[in-house]
Formats: sequence, structure tokens, C-alpha cells
Amino acid sequence: MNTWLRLLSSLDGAVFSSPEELARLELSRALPEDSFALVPDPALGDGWRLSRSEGGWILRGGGTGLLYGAYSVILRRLADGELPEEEASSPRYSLRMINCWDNMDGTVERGYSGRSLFFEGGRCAWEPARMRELGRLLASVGLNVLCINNVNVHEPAQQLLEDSLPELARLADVFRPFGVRLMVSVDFSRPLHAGLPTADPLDPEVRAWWRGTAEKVYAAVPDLAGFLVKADSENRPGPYAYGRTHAEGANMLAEALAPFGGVLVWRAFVYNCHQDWRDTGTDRPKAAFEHYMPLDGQFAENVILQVKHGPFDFQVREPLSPLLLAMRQTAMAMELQLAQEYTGHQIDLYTMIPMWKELFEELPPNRITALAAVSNLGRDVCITGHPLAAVNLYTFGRLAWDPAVDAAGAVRDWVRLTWALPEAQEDVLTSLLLSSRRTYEKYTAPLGIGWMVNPHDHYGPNPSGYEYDQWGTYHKADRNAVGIDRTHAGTGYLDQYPEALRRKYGDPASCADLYLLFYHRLPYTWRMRDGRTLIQRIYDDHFEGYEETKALVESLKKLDFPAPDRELILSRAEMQLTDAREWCDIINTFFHRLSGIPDERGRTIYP
Ligand code: GCV
Repeated sequence: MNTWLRLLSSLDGAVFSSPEELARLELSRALPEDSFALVPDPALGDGWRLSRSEGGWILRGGGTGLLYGAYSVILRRLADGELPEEEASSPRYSLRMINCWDNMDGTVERGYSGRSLFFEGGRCAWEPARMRELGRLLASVGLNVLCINNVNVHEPAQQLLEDSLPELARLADVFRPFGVRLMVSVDFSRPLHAGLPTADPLDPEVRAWWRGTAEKVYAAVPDLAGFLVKADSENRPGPYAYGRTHAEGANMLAEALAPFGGVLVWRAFVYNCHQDWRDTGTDRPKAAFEHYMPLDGQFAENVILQVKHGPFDFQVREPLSPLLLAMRQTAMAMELQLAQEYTGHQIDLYTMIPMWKELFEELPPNRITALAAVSNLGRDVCITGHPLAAVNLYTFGRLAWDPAVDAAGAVRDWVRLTWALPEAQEDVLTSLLLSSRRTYEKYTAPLGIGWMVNPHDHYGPNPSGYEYDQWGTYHKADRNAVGIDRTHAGTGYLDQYPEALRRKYGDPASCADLYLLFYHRLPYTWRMRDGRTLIQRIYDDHFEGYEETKALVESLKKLDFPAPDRELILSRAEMQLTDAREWCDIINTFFHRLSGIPDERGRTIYP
């Protein structure tokens, strides 16, 4: 597989047992002409400091800091050919996490890169060489926690902590020298399956059961990062069944992990997934805030509340979740999704960092203590399914290290490291990647509505697919208007934000176009700030999105990607073109049929 580490020699047969040893090995192999003195400085932790000395360089860092410093130096050298005289760097977040949604039967929920890297046939089934490759990839961009199993803990993953401890211990051994710690998703109701009459978090026996479980787990994997939990969400069990709060549920597990330094990551993805579409009093984006805001200040110190970046579910465009701005006394992680569930299944090109950077325009980086991303990895030869989707894993690492990272610079680094393209082609590819999200956004659901996808699998257009369903994701398009009024006068969602954001989005006349239909319900004849009507803007975006995709495919054909990546990239590009055409025509026809308003420019909209 072609990765951003392609210029490094293989680790096959190499012996190393700690991040520091690996740092020495990598430096000595990659940059033989330089002399690097590595000076351990535990106080620097994951951070590192580079300085010029007579005859070479000095790299200081904690154990993992030396490794991250080594990769940074090596990759910088390979990308730019130069190193600064002095540099110091430390990560903004101490937990930089990848969440795999891998099931023990070998499938991956929302996985588009083949089967699981970790499981097959109900058993642990990893290939040690592949795991080392993965550990190296993660470490090279500073990622340090890997949750290996799905947050939907299906049979037999419930038993992972009981039946598979020796395998988990061996896997942790493989990842340890890369500074990557394992995490596991656990089922809140596990005590029931283990024979207890209840899983009530305040029940002393339940608490003792979890403490005993944590003890056994940490005896096998002493540096386990902790547990990840999806509770009372999409039919998963949770504390509500016992009349307990999510703080009580999370704190019970946190108490079991605390003696071992583990964290309990508790997901805030809780909403009514059995809503009646006739019910206009419930607005799904309000749910997380309503569930968790009253609990602010009640979570134990080693609990991290993991909040999806938007209030819905990884749509192409969503505002920042209001919870991330509101909770001041709770440690929080923001959850992103590298797996392209709603963003093209790793068929359509979709580079995420421009979107992530927009989130950080509204989120002060210190509001959160960790970043997590749902994995886009799998067992395919190309570990991210689409060779160009690897840019999302690479740039996620860079973002989790430093949310101030320059998006264009990071994408450019990835292009340069991964592909041996002439410089002019590097520029072309960088700009194609950076514009890919806008292109995708143009041909899919318009102006912040989201959800016009085929239900369940979430690929391709279906404007009313979720309209009369139970998931609370409605656009309510009729012959006059479309969108939901989420202002104070409407569902009141906007009231969950600080005053400045309420003002920014509250008035449709000044609300940014791309969020317009998320916040407002407007007639098709609504005049946008540029003078176009709303319906014309919808048509224009869709035709443009398709035209941009055609141009994208032609540009990709001209780039000198090596085989077999070239074939894979071009075959996926053709699939994207078909997808874009389908989206463009179906969305335009949908709105044309409803509104009866023709395209001012007379382009073909099918009757
Ligand atoms: C892991 C969405 C996805 C589910 C996912 C869920 C979650 O609903 O479609 O596949 O389940 O989010 O994030 O828990």
C-alpha cells in the first residue's frame, strides 16, 4: 500500500521495544547523513525539542516525544528538505484517538475499506505485520489511542474483556513501542450477561463487578487507555433503564478505571430514534444539549464526554454542536468521522480538513480535552479503501496535534510524502483535495439540510428517504418552502448557543448561505444576498457540483499516480461521476416538481 511513509524502509525484522528505541532506529535509517543525539527528557512527555548542535542535531523529548519528534523531523526532511535551527512542539490534546467500529464477525460498521483489521469469525484475528504498519502510521502523525471495537457492542464482543484478554495483551504489546494505547468499547449491560440480576450503576454488586473486571483487564493490559461507551443511544442499554443519570452511569465505570489511570469515554450521541414524523415538538439537534447540559459538573475527573462535532450525525454541513460550547465543567472530546458514511463512502472524493478547520473557527481549542475520529481503515490492500482517503487519516493526526495547523499545508505535505508527482501535479492534486468537500456539498443536500440520502446505507440521493421515518431528520419541503425554523420563534435550537452565534445565524437575511436551511424555513422565492432566489441557488449548486466533478475526473486522469493506485482512483472517480449525476438530477427534479419553478438558465431538469 502507498502511504505517506512510503519513503521509509520497511520495519520487517527490525527489533525495538520502546518508542525511544524506535525513534533511534527510524532516524538512523531515514537520515543517515545527519547525526542526531537523542536526549530523553521525561518532563516533555509527548512533546519534543529540536536544536542545532555542532556536527548535528539534538532531539529532546519524553519517550513518546522522541518518537513524535523523530517522525516529524524525518517527514519534514522528506517533504521540504529542510529543518529549522530550533523548534519545540507539543500536542494540544493528550488523547488523540481513533475509534474503530469493527465487529468481531469481521464486518465494520460504516466501513468502506474492506473487512476488519482486528477480527474475523467471532475471534481476534490480526496480522502482526499489518498491526506494526498501522502502529507506525498512527505514531507518525501523533495518534496515540486506538479503540478497536464497535461502540455498538454486538455478540460476542461483549465477552472481549473476559475471553480475549491474552489476545488483547499481545495486541497492546505490538502497539506499545509506537506509543499507541488500546481502548475497548464496553456494553453497559454486561453485568446482566455475566449473571447479575441488574446493571444498575448504583447497585453495589454491579460496581464490584466492574471493579473486578477492570482489575483483570489491567492485569493483562496495564496501559489500556480506558473504556468507550455508547449508552441509551440507538437502542443500546444504559442507565436510563434504572432511572439513573448518565453521570451516575459514567461515574460508576470511571470509578472502576481510576485506580489504573484509565479514562471512561462516554458518548453524548443520545436522541429519540423512535420519533414520530408527525411530532413537531421534538427537534433532534436539541437532544444532546438537553440530555447533558443539566449534568455539567457532575462527571468524575476521569470521564470524558465525547460529543459529535455537529448536533445531528456527520452530515456534509452541520453547525458546531452547542454542547461543545456550553459545558464548562466537564472534560469533552470532539468526535469526527473519517469513515465517509454520509460523505461518499470513500468512493467520492471528500477531504475533511477544511470542514474541521471551520469547526475550530467557532470552538476555542481549549474547550475540549481530546479529539477522536471514527476510523476509515480496513483490511483492503489500500487500508483506507480509496487511496486519496488516506489524506483524512493523515490530516486528522496533524489536527489533533495542533488544531491551528494550516489545512492547505497539511494536505500538501500528505501529497508530497505519498505520491512521487512532479511539482505542478502536486499543486493540482492539493487543490483538488481541498475543494472536494465543497464539490460534494454542491451536488448533495442543499444549504445545510442534510439527510437526503438513501436510508440505512447512506450512499446516493433519496430526498424523501428519511422524511416520514423515525429518525428525526426532516426537511419538510412542500410546494412553497423548505427547511426547519430553528430560531427562538421556531424549535428554539438556536437558543442553545451563546448570544454571538444566535445573532450570527438567527436572521435569514444575514445567516451564511451554507447554513440557511439548517436554521430557517424559507420560500423558494427567498432572495439570497447575491440576488438569486433560493430555488435558483439550489439548481445552480447542483449543476455546478456535477460540472466540477466532471472536471475533477479529467484532472485526476492527468496525474501520474502509480499502479495499482491509479486504477483504483480512476475507477472510483467514474463511480463518483455517476453518483454526482444522480444527485444533481434527482435533487433538481425533486425541487422542480414541488415548486414548479423553472431553472432561469434553461438547463435540463427532468420532469
Ligand atoms: C456506530 C449513526 C450511524 C451508526 C453509528 C451511530 C453512532 O447512527 O449510522 O452506524 O453506530 O451513528 O455514532 O453511534
